[in-house]
Amino acid sequence: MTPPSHGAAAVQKRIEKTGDQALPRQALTPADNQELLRQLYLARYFDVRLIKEKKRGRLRGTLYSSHNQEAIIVGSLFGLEPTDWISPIHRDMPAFFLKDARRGWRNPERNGMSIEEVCSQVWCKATSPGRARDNWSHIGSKTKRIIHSTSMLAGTIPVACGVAYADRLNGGNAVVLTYNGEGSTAQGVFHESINFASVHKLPVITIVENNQWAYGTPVELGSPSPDIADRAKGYNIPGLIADGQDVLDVYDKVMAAVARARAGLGPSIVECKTFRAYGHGDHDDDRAAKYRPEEEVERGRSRDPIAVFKRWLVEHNQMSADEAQRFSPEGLSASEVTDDDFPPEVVQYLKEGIEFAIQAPVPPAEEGSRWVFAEGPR
Ligand SMILES: Cc1ncc(C[n+]2csc(CCOP(=O)(O)OP(=O)(O)O)c2C)c(N)n1
Ligand SMILES: [Mg+2]
Repeated sequence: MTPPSHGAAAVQKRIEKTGDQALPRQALTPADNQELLRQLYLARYFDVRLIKEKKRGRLRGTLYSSHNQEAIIVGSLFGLEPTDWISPIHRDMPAFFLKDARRGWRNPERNGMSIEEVCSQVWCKATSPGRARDNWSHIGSKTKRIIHSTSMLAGTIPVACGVAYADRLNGGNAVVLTYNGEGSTAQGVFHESINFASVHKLPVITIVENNQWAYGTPVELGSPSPDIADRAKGYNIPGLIADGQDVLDVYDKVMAAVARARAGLGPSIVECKTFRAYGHGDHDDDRAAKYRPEEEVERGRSRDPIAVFKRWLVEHNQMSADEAQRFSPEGLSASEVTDDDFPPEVVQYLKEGIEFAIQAPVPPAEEGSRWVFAEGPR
């Protein structure tokens, strides 16, 4: 028997392309597509701007880059209802402010975090949801329907099952989207919770961002099968593979899973093939450059999601070739791009979030034990 191949060419071959017929993307208007592109720019700008802020000495703490994986975040969130739940992890920081962003980035009614809240979190300020206990993704909001990640890999999927079950008992019709790296799929709880979700037909969608690396461990040392989506067969549920560099393919596959979940037919796994552009976190950048072959990294970064989507827009007459050239951060690292590579409204939105965070106070030291010990009368 030939062993399954984890190689890039084989992976590319397995990304199922269904053609343009009867796909969820057909319901998207040209204005929706422009918004998708704006959100891709915004996710990328968030990433590069934080790296620049840290280099300038205005920011401390580890950064976990979502560079090159933005299409997964944007494409999976775009079709959700405001009442749907998500659980982002370290690789998905832009998801906190992109949730429900289609209803207006500055709309106070939307069920997503504001850029001010997210920047406050990164700068560890009193105005952050976590009130300075963490500078990254350990945040949630019951009202905005964002599940606080458990931090243990795959450990949020059982929580998502509980949220989905409770919503059903309360007469709701929400779906719950959990984000996981391929590294988390080797955890026992990955199996237990998806098994439970399938038995009880829970509307839980497990997104697997297969970026080929879990810290310094390559995917072939974490999974015997190159396609994590294959596991779905064992749970009798769909296992879809999306091209994680193609925002519309992610949108189509996630919306197929959402439609099924909403109809009461239960969970799905959506594996998005992608590549981690840099180190696990910025503390790992130099090491990652040594443990990953240069050609692999070059190939993995060669299909920038912004470039892939722009090409589609031009081919489908929704953007002129000149317009496509106007803002071009694709393929460039944080030190290579400037603000001129991004639409001004994207730069302005983030600038406001960052300035707000920098001006905001730190919480008083006495607050340190808050949420640790029981408070008030028992
Ligand atoms: C059970 C568990 N083991 C180890 C860790 C430490 N850890 C955090 S992220 C990470 C790598 C995750 O890789 P992957 O799931 O592929 O996600 P990626 O970082 O590539 O997006 C590790 C080992 C953890 N959080 N939980
Ligand atoms: Mg990974």
